[in-house]
Amino acid sequence: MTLARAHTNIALIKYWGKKDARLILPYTSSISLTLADFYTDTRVTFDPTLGEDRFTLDGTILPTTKVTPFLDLVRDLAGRHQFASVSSVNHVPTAAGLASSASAYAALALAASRAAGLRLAPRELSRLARRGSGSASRSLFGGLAIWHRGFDDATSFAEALPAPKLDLAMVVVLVSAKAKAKASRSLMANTVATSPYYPAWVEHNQQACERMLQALAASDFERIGELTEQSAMQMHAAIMAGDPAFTYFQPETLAAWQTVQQLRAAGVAAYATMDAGPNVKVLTLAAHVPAVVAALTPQFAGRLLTTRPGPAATVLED
Ligand code: 2P0
Repeated sequence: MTLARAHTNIALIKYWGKKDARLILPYTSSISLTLADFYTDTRVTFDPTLGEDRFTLDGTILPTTKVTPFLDLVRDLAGRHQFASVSSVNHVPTAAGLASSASAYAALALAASRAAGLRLAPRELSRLARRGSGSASRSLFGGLAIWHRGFDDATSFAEALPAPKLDLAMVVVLVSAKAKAKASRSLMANTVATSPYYPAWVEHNQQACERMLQALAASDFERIGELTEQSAMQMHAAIMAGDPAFTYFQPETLAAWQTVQQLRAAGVAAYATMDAGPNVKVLTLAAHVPAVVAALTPQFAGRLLTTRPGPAATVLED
């Protein structure tokens, strides 16, 4: 039995599109920030008395369709054949729209591999988590992480980046707590297959990774923020241009984005990003959090969450 915890992450340079859907190999590398306040705890017990895998999420019994194929990978690696009981608890504010496959599969990779008797190095764990969900490869690491796109299973993994000399913070704006209008996995595939902007996205986003590494090494927050906004907007531009046309933007998404622009015009270093849903995440410095929250409160009172860089995934009980 192993109980493990992994935190969610938000990509500053986005991942959007798979070159290989089975192995989850991405077209571009991506760079993310792991968050302190949102995480998943997962307990895995391999049990010789079970006749099938079992899965509960937040106390509810669910089908094992997303868990069993992943456990099969672990069983293959470990040479074990027992079924397992998996119990996960998401520590994400209810309906925050942040519940994430990233923390889920990172926690599952760590808990299941250890419970099966494996002691995987961080790179191997990241490769395993990647097979569950691409963004999970980054959630094994604290602070900033880069997922190298690589060219095969062995070379596509994430690793931690040195922390910039910046007191980073993130303010999450809950535009909508409703379930996603479209699941990211199928939309991602549709963007790759149909968006005329997808090849441009790949080229620019890969260059953006290099630029982001330079900006992080220089602790240049303005450049980090600009690159963060560009990667999000370029991803959403590629999504919008697909067939059928679609966008995650809602009116309040743009309103939040505009407030962030106004903050910058007023000298507050804050930059917006957005994933496969309408919520806006504002990257800022800890010193600016009160100003960011004050500017967003008139429209989003009670719908703002502030967080900081979070730690690497850990084993809580073994
Ligand atoms: C990211 N997203 O880099 C991007 C930005 C959403 C927008 O990774 O199909 O759940 O399981 O590999 O990781 C969300 O997609 O996708 C995501 P799969 P995942 O964070």
